[in-house]
Amino acid sequence: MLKRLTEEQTARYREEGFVFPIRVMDEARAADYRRLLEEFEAAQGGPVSGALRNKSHLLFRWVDELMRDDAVLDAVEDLIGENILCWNTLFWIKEPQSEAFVSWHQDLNYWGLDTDDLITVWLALSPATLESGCMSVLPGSHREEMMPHADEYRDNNMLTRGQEISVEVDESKAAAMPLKPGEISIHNGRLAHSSSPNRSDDRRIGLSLHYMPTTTRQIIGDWDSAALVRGEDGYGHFTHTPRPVRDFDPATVAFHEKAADAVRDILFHGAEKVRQTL
Ligand SMILES: O=C(O)CCC(=O)C(=O)O
Repeated sequence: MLKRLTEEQTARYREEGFVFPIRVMDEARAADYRRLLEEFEAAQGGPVSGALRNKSHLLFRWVDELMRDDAVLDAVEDLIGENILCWNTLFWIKEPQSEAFVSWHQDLNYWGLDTDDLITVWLALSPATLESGCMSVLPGSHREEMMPHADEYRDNNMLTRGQEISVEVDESKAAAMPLKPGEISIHNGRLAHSSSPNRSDDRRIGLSLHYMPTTTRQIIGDWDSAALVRGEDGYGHFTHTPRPVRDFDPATVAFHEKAADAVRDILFHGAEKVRQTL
């Protein structure tokens, strides 16, 4: 029995590789999370960037809480079953009127995860509109062969190595996924997607959460971690991440350093150069 999604939504996900919008909290709660993020940014004197963007559930207690939110996990369970790991939690912040963009790519090309059931939940903490550079996807592309990618390292590309699908993407077939604060989109890790610069006067703030079944293995890195967020892990392929008892809990900050380094090594595996991400 489905917990959160409708039969129509699960069928759409299987056929097209994405489903949206799904409201998982009201706008007021999303605004509270945005405030927590921006209080931290004000205190540190700049936006969350670099290693702090990755595995952020080890740094911010509220991200750990969000990652385990029942409204989110019920939707994920409807698609990949009840034993669920979260591999990564990653901020995607585009400043007002900024050039930051995301080129067309397929996540599973780079993550070393041997599953076709990788799910990205993208939660909007501010309006993600056509103007502010919401994500677009290529419906059905998750069911085709993975496309070739090339590392282009273009300025303002938010992806680690500026990876881009190196064959023509027919953008006339693309579907935009605008979201209001507190809504999520879900897309499959094989689905081609991208996003444009932010031409609005507000920040475009998203948090992506990458969920996978406990059967998944890491095939690029020797060591990797993930949070067990629901059910049981009968496989033990990933070291389970600890939970922070407060923001920047020293125990989880130490773990974060190792875990974020491991992700970085995986993402840059085989790359010609390693660069600081936006
Ligand atoms: O936030 C964006 O514009 C892109 C996000 C993305 O590529 C992802 O969540 O997989």
